Amino acid sequence: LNPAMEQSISKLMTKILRHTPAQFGVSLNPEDGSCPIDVLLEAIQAQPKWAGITTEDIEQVVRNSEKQRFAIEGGRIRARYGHSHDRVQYTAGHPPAVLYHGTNKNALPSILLKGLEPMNRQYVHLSEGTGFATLAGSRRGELVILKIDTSRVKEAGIVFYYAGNEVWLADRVPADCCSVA
Ligand code: HQG
Repeated sequence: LNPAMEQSISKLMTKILRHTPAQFGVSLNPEDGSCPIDVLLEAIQAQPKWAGITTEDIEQVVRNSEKQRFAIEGGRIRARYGHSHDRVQYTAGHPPAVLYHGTNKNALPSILLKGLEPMNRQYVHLSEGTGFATLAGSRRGELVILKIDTSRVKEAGIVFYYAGNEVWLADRVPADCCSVA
């Protein structure tokens, strides 16, 4: 697989594992959102363009994902974060005092008014470092990095979940817990 093919398969995998599994005849475990690698492989092979893809190709995409979007365990694969349709269960945890969220300048007024909302996903995505937040926020215009005061979020009764690789999730983040970094 060349990098362009990897990216294209990665996008297809996020579609299946985060958003519309049923559309591809895949059913995900309701708890962790996983399915057997073979099931994902068959769903991808069913796309005329990718009939020749192998398990090794999928493993390569997983290994080379700079954000570690996927996790493979015991013959099963799942998206680590980013789900829209099904609400995957995560273990609640205690994040560092400060987390970051990357967004864009146009969204800022609404965020400072209403706080961070999951929008089309199940959770708001936050990170321990600014690297991941920069990647996320640069996708839609002029980057703005927000600093999140996590103790204050917890005081509002909101729970944090750890998705691994420095990514934290929350149902929402009130506006008074966000400040421009
Ligand atoms: C914004 C990608 C107005 C929020 C990324 C974001 C990440 C508001 C957008 C991961 C708002 C939602 C998740 C409010 C939040 N008013 N705008 N009240 N509350 N927003 O894609 O965090 O490459 O659902 O700031 O890199 O950008 O796909 O969330 O701009 O890691 O693996 O609404 O997905 O990773 O956008 O991205 P998203 P996100 P992948």
